[in-house]
Amino acid sequence: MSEIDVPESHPRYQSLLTRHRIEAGVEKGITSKQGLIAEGRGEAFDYLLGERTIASADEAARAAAALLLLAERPVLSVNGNVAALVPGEMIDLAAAVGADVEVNLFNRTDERMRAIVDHLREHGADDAGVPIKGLAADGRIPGLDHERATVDADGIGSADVVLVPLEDGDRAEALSAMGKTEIVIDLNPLSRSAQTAAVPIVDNILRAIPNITEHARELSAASDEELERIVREFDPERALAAAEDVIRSGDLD
Ligand code: PTJ
Repeated sequence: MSEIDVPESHPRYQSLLTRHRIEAGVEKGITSKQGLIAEGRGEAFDYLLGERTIASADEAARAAAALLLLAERPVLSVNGNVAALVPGEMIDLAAAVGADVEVNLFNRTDERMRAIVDHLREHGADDAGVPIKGLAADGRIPGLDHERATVDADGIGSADVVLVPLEDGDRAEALSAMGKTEIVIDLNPLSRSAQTAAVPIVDNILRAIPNITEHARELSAASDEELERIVREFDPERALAAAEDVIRSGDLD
């Protein structure tokens, strides 16, 4: 038995664990109620993808690791769902690639911002030496209205590469229009966020983040030329088409 009262051998274990973490996130004031809906959408796509990391998503995770290692100012964005599902794993990834973390919310409230910053600290951000940005809220994403436009000028505002998991399409497009190189994690290969990304990872964030970290550790001694080659050889359209094929055919690639 683990975090939930279900054995890990249960065929729906991962999905039950995900639901449990999102529910706990809502109770703790970290996740928004809309986060429950987002979770349901993700779960449906994960089911269609066989609830595993398909080969094209693994390639995308490797390209993401290479991009983050090459970046001058990489930033990992954390929202209410990400904080509930993979808080410690985000810290591990940030430490592995030398990135900052920015708490950046679609439905921004001061209470939730602070609760998420505290939650990330409880999961080892300070011990790992990972800076948590977001409370400053002194930057804007051009072209978006009110709270959705808010960023930390010293975080996402000045980043060259941003990892934006479970992002809404408008913001993903606006960040890309600002010249940011975007890595998106989204189980829906048809979502605008996935379509906008330089590197779309069509996988459950529960699997994707530890996978990027593993690739980053493995590539930590690679030369810039090798990392650039991995990024160059990655084709986002091919990766999205491969995910769609898996969904349509039911065959795992
Ligand atoms: O915490 P906030 O205020 O920033 O709000 C966050 C949510 C997620 C509620 C907000 O960004 C939102 O409404 O997102 P959407 O537009 O529902 O998009 C969420 C996307 O993430 C959908 O395409 C889902 O398929 C996908 N998704 C959901 N759960 C997962 C996922 N992708 C990967 N892993 C998941 N576990």
